Amino acid sequence: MRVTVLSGAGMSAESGVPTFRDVETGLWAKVDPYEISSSDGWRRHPEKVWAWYLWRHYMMKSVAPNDGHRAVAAWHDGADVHVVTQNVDDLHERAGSRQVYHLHGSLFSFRCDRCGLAYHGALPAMPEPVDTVEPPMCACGGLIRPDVVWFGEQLPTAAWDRSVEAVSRADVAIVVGTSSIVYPAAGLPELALAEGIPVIEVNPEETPLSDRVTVSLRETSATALPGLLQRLPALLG
Ligand code: BV8
Ligand code: ZN
Repeated sequence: MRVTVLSGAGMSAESGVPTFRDVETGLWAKVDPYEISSSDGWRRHPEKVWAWYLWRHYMMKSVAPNDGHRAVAAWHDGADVHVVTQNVDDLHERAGSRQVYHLHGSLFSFRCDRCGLAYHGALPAMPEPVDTVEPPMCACGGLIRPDVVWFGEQLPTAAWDRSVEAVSRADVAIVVGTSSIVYPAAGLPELALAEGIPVIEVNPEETPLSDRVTVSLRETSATALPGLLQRLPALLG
């Protein structure tokens, strides 16, 4: 059986990683989302954007995968599992998932914003979040940026193509921990539904997708995912 997981920030919430839109703890609560996660925000305040991503990069060293990540990784034992994630963390991989496609890039790779050269240089330590850090400069005079996809930027073609294929050929799609408002990622569950593929949503809150999916479970990822495959026959009838 082919299972395609479509995960968002809620997947990492129970690892202690703040989500984007949960206002009291969300990453956006402290910053203007457009300013900090868009290419013109980068052009205007690279030192603010760089500090935010550096902090998120370092924060990943102090968190670990949760039962939800581990459940998805364990599904490899009986199913052909593909993970399409909007997350830029590496928790799916650290839990053991293999076929993981990052639609919005990664906190763990960096490049020059002018010549595109990959940057492998040292990163300044950041024990506590600070408001501004000057990004390193490339030999060509460009600034080093995180390899993430900002608003208004194209998604990586390979990740997108693999994700569309993983959704189109799935027997079931499991959408977990996403507010389903950021496109084109949010279009993937719609693609599955249009092709008659059952879609299960796992989210403690309602989302714009909730009344369109086959089943919407008001549960958290770490509680719902461990037993979910066994529940599929009953859930899908
Ligand atoms: C593109 C960077 C086209 C990485 C992010 C106007 C101007 C410009 C663009 C647009 C525009 N209008 C529309 C667009 C398109 C835009 C878009 O969709 N905007 C939205 C806001 C309407 N999309 C884009 O710009 C994309 N690019 O379209 O390019 C193009 C075409 C041609 C030429 C050039 C370009 C790029 C989109 C990517 C943006 N990058 N981040 C980073 O910093 O991480 S977006 C940001 O939101 C993150 O990447 C995140 O992945 C994404 C989605 O958020 P979620 O993962 O859903 O997280 P959220 O907090 O929202 O929700 C968490 C959910 O979990 C909640 O539902 C909560 O209930 C639940 N939850 C909480 N706890 C748990 C839980 N669930 C389970 N268990 C729990 N324990
Ligand atoms: Zn350069």
